[in-house]
Amino acid sequence: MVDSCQAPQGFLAAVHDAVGAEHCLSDADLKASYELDWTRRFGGPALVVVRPANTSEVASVLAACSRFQVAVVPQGGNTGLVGGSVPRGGEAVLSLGRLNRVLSCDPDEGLLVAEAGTTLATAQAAAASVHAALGIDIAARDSATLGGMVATNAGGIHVIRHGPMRARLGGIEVVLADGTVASRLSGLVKDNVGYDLAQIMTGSEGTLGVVTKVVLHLVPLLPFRVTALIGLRGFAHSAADSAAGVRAVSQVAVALAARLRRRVDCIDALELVYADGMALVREVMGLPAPPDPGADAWLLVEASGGQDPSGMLAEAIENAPGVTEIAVADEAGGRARLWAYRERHTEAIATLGVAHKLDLTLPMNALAEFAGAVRSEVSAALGGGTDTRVILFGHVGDGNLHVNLIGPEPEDYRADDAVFRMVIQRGGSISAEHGVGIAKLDFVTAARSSGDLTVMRRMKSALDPGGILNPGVLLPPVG
Ligand code: 2HG
Ligand code: ZN
Repeated sequence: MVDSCQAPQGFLAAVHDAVGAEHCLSDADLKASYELDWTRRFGGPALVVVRPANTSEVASVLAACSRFQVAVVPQGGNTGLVGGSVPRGGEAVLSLGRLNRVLSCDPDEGLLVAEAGTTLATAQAAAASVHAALGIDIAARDSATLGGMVATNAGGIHVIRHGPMRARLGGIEVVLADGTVASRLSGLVKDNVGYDLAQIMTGSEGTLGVVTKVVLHLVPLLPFRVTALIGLRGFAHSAADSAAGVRAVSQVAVALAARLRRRVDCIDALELVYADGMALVREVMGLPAPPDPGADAWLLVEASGGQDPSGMLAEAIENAPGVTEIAVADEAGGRARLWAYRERHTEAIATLGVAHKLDLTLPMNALAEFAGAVRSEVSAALGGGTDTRVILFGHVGDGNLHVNLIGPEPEDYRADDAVFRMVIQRGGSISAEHGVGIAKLDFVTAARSSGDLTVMRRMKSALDPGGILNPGVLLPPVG
């Protein structure tokens, strides 16, 4: 396997032939934005960045990579947070950015078909133009691409209603390591002829094939949508930054989320932010005071329906324990203003430095205790007395917390490992929606059974016998 920045003789000529010399970037300045991921924690020099325009060019590039044994890293919008879509050093980057067309969007069939490099926002706009929606949404919608979202099985804010990317998929086209094109694009809801290509590729993080087209199921664009931001307090005079305070308010949030899901049948999103994250977002983004500015945490709930869900929502929130003040919005501008407190966390945290982004699921009955305990575990892992900041937020409706650590050096994994151990001890998952990449490799063996891992490894060697597709990502080295 070629792993330095020295291309084997003939390789660059082959990829030039495949995509045209102007779409093979070798100049350091031109390659730079493809070599570092969004977190700035992961990245390395690329041998070359290749930008094919269509499926057959992707196939020619992969055939060349196979022939010359050049490792290849597929890349969509480069919004990944775990180092899975940037080179480690010496790989060719295969950018899907030019495969960016919505090919069809048919509300009668209930399907959208698009090329893999189409951004989520572009696909959402196409769906909206026929009064439909995709049932999936993430904060990085303007840059994240559909192919990358399949490769990571992206989740986001609507998972509690419509499931993650794998639940939205109706079909796929994928190019295998040797350049074979495999496609199953019919979008049939019932089609039980054998293995499901789309599901095999979902969550494979570019290790089994390169996604080139995606079929997504549409859902109705419902006419009424209401968002509420709810101030929460754990108990009288609790400080949100004490372990007991965080635990108490997390318990309140988990209970309220469950209550809302029981009583309101059209909830799209249930998101949680805490006082420290709220203060940071307000300061960095210059946002006005939220309801109950002194709250310990806020639950953001969104519901949509064929009829106005406001009344049902208000009734469900009324007299719920721990609720202080509420702001409600039912038109786009007002809803966006409420969402900003939650969605701008990632950008605000990035201003503090290179964050360690740990994306976890906890069983609901363990979430509050975990949230209370995580800071002291991090501090202990780092030898105590550090000035590491630990900011929590996330999709509380499905138990997904984003733990952001700011302070440890990028290559210092002591705190990450301690948090992953806490998650595994509590029966959670070390990757809720961002994938494994290279960030979580050491914990894959603890997170999957040995039989599971055997299946994964055998699939990998069957579909990519030369090991050229995203080597080093997702599957830990054997032994
Ligand atoms: C979100 O939910 C994303 O906004 C990013 O998954 C999470 O920045 C993060 O840690
Ligand atoms: Zn998220």
